[in-house]
Amino acid sequence: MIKAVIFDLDGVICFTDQYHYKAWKELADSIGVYFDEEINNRLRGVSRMASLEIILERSPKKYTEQEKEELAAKKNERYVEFLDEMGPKDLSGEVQDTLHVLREKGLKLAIGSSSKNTKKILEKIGLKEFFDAVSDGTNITRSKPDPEVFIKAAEMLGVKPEEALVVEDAKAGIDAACKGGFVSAGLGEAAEHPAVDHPLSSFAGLVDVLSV
Ligand code: B16
Ligand code: MG
Repeated sequence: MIKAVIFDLDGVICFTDQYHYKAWKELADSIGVYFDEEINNRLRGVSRMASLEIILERSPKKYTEQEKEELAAKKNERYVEFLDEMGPKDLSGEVQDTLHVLREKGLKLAIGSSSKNTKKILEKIGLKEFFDAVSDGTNITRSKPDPEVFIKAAEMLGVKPEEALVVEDAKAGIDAACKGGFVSAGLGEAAEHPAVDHPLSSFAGLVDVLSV
């Protein structure tokens, strides 16, 4: 029986994925490395440094660890500038209404995000105090496709993995949910993952998944 829902943040609760793309694109252009939306899809759910490594696959230049740290910091500075423009307007009515329906059903609700900017984003969209637990890039050592972020969220909620539904937009996130023994629901490209339990065509579709 499902007792809890663990939501990915970027691409599920809000659309910060467009800001990740813009910030990485600016960085890639500045160092003369080809980058497009298809490559960007491989960055969904993976950590900042792992994302940079994927971008640098196309770079003829080899960067030192310190240079990589500097590039990642530069991207994050730009990303945070985009986040600063966010507000409650960036939480859709559909997501807001669905979250409240699930809460009224008595489900525990948590965030499981690879992002170290999670708390800032939740504050911007007015959900800082909403979730029962927040597991994010600040409390894990391994990012998706490792299940650590979801396992920590389940521990915080006091539920077993098989009692929690993970909602993801990233293939790496569905891989993580499967490895951790969670039930999964996928939006966007994650809905096409061969192992996803519940492919969704909309966020509101979660209500039907959790009504059975
Ligand atoms: P940050 P999620 C992930 O968030 C993003 O999808 C991924 O593109 C990003 O690299 C990662 O967070 C780390 O984000 O640079 O803010 O720490 O999808 O797991 O909510
Ligand atoms: Mg995501």
